[in-house]
Amino acid sequence: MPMGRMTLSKFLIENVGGTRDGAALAALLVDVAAAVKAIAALCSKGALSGATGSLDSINVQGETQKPLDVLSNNEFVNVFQMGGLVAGLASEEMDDPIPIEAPNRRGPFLAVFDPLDGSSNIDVNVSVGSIFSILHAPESGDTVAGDYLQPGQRQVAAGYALYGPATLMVLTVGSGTHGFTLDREVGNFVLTHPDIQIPADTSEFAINTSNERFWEPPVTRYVSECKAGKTGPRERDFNMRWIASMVAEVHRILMRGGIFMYPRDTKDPSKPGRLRLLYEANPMSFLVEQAGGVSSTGRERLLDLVPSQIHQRVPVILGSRNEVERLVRYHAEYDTGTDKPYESPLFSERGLYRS
Ligand code: AFP
Repeated sequence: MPMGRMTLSKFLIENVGGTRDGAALAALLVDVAAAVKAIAALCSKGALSGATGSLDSINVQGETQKPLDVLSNNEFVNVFQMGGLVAGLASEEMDDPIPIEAPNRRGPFLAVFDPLDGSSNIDVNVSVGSIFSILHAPESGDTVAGDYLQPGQRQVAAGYALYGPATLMVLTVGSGTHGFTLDREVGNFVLTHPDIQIPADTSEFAINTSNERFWEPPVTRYVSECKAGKTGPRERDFNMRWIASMVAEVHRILMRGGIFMYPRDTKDPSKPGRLRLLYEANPMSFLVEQAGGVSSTGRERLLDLVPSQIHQRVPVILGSRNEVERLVRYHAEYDTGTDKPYESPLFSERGLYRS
């Protein structure tokens, strides 16, 4: 191994070994890495794994499950059930949390995860990921669903795996956000992106614009200004990305800045957003804040939200500080009736396209 390469295991021993339950947390994150390596191997086989396509089953989200969704979920469930480091686990793919029971040993944490995020991209070979969040378990070790409903600011650790051209793990234990790349030849995760910092400014926004007619006015105002570029109030051009895989979007933002928006919309009034709070928004918000970024619902800090149910959905706006804070300001101006919606000159009275 070349000199000076910091492996995930060594990094964890040096950074969490001395904290409360630190040794157990380090061991738990090594277990997560083992599940990630198994899932990475499955994803890299593509259609050869026989795990592409869709199943007949529907998960609690009302979404058609993919074989890789189920296989990835099984990988995480197995490492958590056998590892003796958690008292319970909750997953996007399972209706209810699972308590760890004898003969399996319990530990001081709760694991919450989306085993395979962006799975609609599997069959077209676009990057997918896994997302995890680690919380403290009750002292007694006996868990009920309510034990998982902790605000995101109480997370002990969080991270994601990105199954792309390279397999990466990006995680935080509350002291910065750090990226590790899987060296497939030796099977180690190597520290390649220490202390990631998100640029405060950006010219790149990510949103599914097919939902535009459902957005709230502050979001419409913000996106219209970005699209107006140099001709509009922002006086500079913007670029747009949408991968439909949150892990890939967040990773791009951690690497070069950006703003990701899956805002509240009126598409389905029963859903205040698409993304799930406990195992998508909270872990990603922890990572983003630890990298100097901002994560909001548009009206409040996302990590302050007190969850009311395991699979609760929330609006998510996260990324480069100055852009997220601008959009939060637009929400406040709208809510107080002081907003100034942007009108493209192309559609004004004397514009090119007269209404
Ligand atoms: P899937 O896991 O069902 O593909 O959903 C992925 C996701 O939760 C998140 O990763 C994406 O950012 C978002 O949904 C994409 O949503 P749209 O398909 O509505 O663009």
